Amino acid sequence: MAAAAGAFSLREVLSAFQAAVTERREVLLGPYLRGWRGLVRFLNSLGAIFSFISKDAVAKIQIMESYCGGERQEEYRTLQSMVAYELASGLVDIQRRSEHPDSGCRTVLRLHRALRWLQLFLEGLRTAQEDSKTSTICTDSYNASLAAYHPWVIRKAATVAFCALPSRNAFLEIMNVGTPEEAVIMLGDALPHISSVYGITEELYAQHKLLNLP
Ligand code: 1PW
Repeated sequence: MAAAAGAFSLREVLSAFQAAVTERREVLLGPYLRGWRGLVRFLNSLGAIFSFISKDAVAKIQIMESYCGGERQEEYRTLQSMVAYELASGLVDIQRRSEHPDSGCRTVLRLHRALRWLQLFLEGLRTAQEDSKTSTICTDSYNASLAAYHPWVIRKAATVAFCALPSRNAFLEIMNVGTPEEAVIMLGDALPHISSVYGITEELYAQHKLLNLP
């Protein structure tokens, strides 16, 4: 069943991530940020309690959108061109945040780590038993990924927010992809594309030793 016109569907988010990877395995920032914008809408639809989570994502998306629409937008067409440009121009703080606190490289790194969480969470949701607790799946995937980069107070607030998540079936319905069964099939088709974006980014950042940017 198609989502009603104008209604949010997680399918569009996932297809943006699909569109983000080119044949040459480059990651296009336009579709990548479009995917993130959709994710934020999705997070907001989960209730106000998730707004502290989406707020930081929005701030980071905005930083990246201003680069992508700015004077040097050609350099920010792909993740690969951004990394090459920022490194060659000395625009990345490597040791500690100082002159370039909001480089594209460090900003995308935060989104990239969060994408891993999303990937694990949706995979957990897809493969879980019907009666599994969404909050447990979400907490487990968070602890296995993004939590390592967060101070105690954020970890605590995040874990409290997760308790407000709806049941697995309700969650699959919020995705607006059809029945829970159809949503599970969509996830199975779409998750490899998120994995691919994640994997290419991870490789690129590892190659340039950017995985621990302050
Ligand atoms: C239901 C599953 C959805 C997954 C969506 C992922 C959204 C991720 C946003 C997490 C934000 C938590 C609060 C903010 C923490 C920031 O300090 C942190 N940002 C992130 C994205 O981890 C680090 O950014 P900073 O402080 O180094 O600029």
